[in-house]
Amino acid sequence: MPQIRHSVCSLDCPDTCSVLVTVEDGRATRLRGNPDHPVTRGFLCGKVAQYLEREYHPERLLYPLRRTGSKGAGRFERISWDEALDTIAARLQAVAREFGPEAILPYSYAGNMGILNNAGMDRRFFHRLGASRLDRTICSSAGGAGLMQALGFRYGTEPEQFRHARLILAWGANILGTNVHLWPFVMEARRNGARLYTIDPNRNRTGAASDRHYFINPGSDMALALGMMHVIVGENLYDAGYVARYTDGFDRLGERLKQWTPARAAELTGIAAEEIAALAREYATTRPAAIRLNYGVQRSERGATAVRTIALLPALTGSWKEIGGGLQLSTSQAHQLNRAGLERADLQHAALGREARLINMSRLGRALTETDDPPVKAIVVYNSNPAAIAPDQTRVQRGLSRDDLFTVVLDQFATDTADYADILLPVTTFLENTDLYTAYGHYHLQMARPAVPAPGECKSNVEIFRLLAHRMGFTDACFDESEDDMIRTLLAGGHPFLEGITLERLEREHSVRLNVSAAEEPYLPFAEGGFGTADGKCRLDFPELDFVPPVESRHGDAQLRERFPLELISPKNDNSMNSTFGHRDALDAETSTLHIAREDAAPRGIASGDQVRVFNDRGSVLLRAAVDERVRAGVVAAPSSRWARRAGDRRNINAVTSDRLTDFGGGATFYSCLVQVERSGD
Ligand SMILES: Nc1nc2c(c(=O)[nH]1)N[C@H]1C(S)=C(S)[C@@H](COP(=O)(O)OP(=O)(O)OC[C@H]3O[C@@H](n4cnc5c(=O)[nH]c(N)nc54)[C@H](O)[C@@H]3O)O[C@H]1N2
Ligand SMILES: Nc1nc2c(c(=O)[nH]1)N[C@H]1C(S)=C(S)[C@@H](COP(=O)(O)OP(=O)(O)OC[C@H]3O[C@@H](n4cnc5c(=O)[nH]c(N)nc54)[C@H](O)[C@@H]3O)O[C@H]1N2
Ligand code: SF4
Ligand SMILES: [Mo]
Repeated sequence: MPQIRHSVCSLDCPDTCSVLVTVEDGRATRLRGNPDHPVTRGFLCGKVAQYLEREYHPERLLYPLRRTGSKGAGRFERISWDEALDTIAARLQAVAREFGPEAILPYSYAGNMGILNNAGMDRRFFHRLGASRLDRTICSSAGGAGLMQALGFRYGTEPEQFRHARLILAWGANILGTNVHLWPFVMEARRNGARLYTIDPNRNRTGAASDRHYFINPGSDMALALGMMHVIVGENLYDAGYVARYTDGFDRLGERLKQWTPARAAELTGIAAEEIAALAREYATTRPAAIRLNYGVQRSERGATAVRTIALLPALTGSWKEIGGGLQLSTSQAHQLNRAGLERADLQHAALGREARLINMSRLGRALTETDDPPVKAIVVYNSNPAAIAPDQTRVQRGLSRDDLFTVVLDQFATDTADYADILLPVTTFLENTDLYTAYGHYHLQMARPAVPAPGECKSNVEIFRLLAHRMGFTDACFDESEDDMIRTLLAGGHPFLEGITLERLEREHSVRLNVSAAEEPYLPFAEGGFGTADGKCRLDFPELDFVPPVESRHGDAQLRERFPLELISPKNDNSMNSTFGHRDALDAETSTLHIAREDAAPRGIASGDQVRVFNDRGSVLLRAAVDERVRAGVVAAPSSRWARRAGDRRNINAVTSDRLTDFGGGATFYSCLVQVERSGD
């Protein structure tokens, strides 16, 4: 008899779906979205609907492996778990003895968003070891920092409330591609007469399905926000009551805005002045109006300030008061778990007597080739594939090729990074784990138990770091804890949003809405101010409130632009999850494409289907041209990210991206990247 088990999708996606797994004779035979979950609403995205292809794929890693070929060649032999763990423990101990424990670097991101497998036993292990800490900046740290400065919290409008909006701005947000469970709410709003506008340099599926698409020059969003504010304030379209009660700095903001005429914003953004003025009027006068801001905006040099500025708009118009108003970039911080108790940063003091040094993950290439005192001599990679996804790939590859670097990789597949591993360990998938799940696109906390057994000798991250801790002789009680112990710790923080949420209740109900508001009541986080600032007010004016174009942009470094005249963005591919599904042939083709406008293709003799070389001073990569209407002249777009190991040149788009960091927040600047493109061979 088939059984239905509950699981939760662990991929790095705002939707964190509740998944129903049909299991027959211990094998999963079908996945579907839970119809009873208020955000999942009975469907999964295309990539995860087919996840069983990945779960039972013949290339799934099933046993520990040791490298036999040269670094990068990807040749391995099978070894036992005992041998793997002994080797790792011995090598890490030797590095710590000779160079100090900070010569060891953990490298992980969100390949698995389950809290325990994302930041649980691993954190305890590396803290106890005294290893370098990793600054996890590759995705959202700039936007997170910008949002914190504007709102004081990393949360906002509830997705379920978008159905009440009359105007929705998808601002650097490919809803259909990367946040598809918001779409039904957008459609419901539209059935009731709402309009959807997209603001994006790339007219993707969401842009094509919207009522109006604004092509914006990459990295110029702050100028658009300032131009809109100029009109909103200048034409008295702001909410004077809300501004007076819940904000601060309005007069100084007004002064600054004087110079931000729509004409000036038009010059920088490429959106006509009349359109900026009309958009501002429509945004300020349509009630309610909701902004779905996503992370595309903050992957550029001024990304953090851009997010900070955009996030002021709903305070100016008082839109936070309205059901279906406000703004959502993230909801993550509302999941107020006791992470300190889980991660145990205090263990560092036992090891080092201080906090360990911090290494920015967005500059991995430099960390491996330039960092000294001590140099990085061992790296342990899990939940991430940096050889494919980190910027400045040439430098990353050079670093990972170092013979004196001991590299351990934990993954489900032999990825680009796995090719450089000395020891490669097979890990479980979310279908095989116990874990607790927050979300960055909704307010429901979920728990999952294994739906199917782990194949071969796969182990979870939690189990692997538990075993390693024992091998290293760490006797602290926290290394003996079970998954349930750790979940109980996480829930014990005492925050009112978590009141009454216990492991037993999660076990029973699978998904529980946080106590952000009374049950069935919409959550309006800033309806009455309550911003996370010292005085609870939203700060409308700040010193950095002035737009400086990114160095790598059309208004940036003129000399650089002369040699590399095209602005490259490499947004998410609709059917991918970063590099996670890189083994799929169709995705490999989609992520080796360069979208280019006719005006840029013609003078270069490029037609659709041609192989092109995309290059700058950092490197080059071969892609296939698609001459189409996705981007305007001056911009090229390459959906990311393929496995470099499948490419003839063994590179992907990150061969050209920059490891320059954002204005603040230490974020990666994947979308501030000047390149040249030429036809290449066939
Ligand atoms: N299908 C799919 N879903 C995913 C992922 C995936 O790889 N594929 N990845 C997951 C991850 S890791 C994340 S962080 C989220 C991210 O989700 P998003 O932030 O939505 O994804 P991005 O593609 O980075 O950026 C969104 C949009 O911003 C646009 N953009 C680029 N530069 C600019 C700019 O300067 N200004 C403006 N206004 N727009 C700009 C891009 O063209 C893109 O359409 O999605 C998650 N979901
Ligand atoms: N050019 C360009 N580069 C980008 C981006 C872009 O838009 N353009 N986006 C950036 C962003 S936003 C992000 S978030 C990063 C994402 O970069 P990564 O965090 O590296 O994400 P993935 O490429 O999805 O790789 C995740 C890996 O984790 C593995 N994994 C899954 N579950 C587990 C598990 O339980 N244990 C272990 N050990 N491994 C597991 C998967 O098999 C996969 O190989 O990429 C960044 N890179
Ligand atoms: S990737 Fe996102 S949309 Fe797809 S199943 Fe997972 S959580 Fe849902
Ligand atoms: Mo991300």
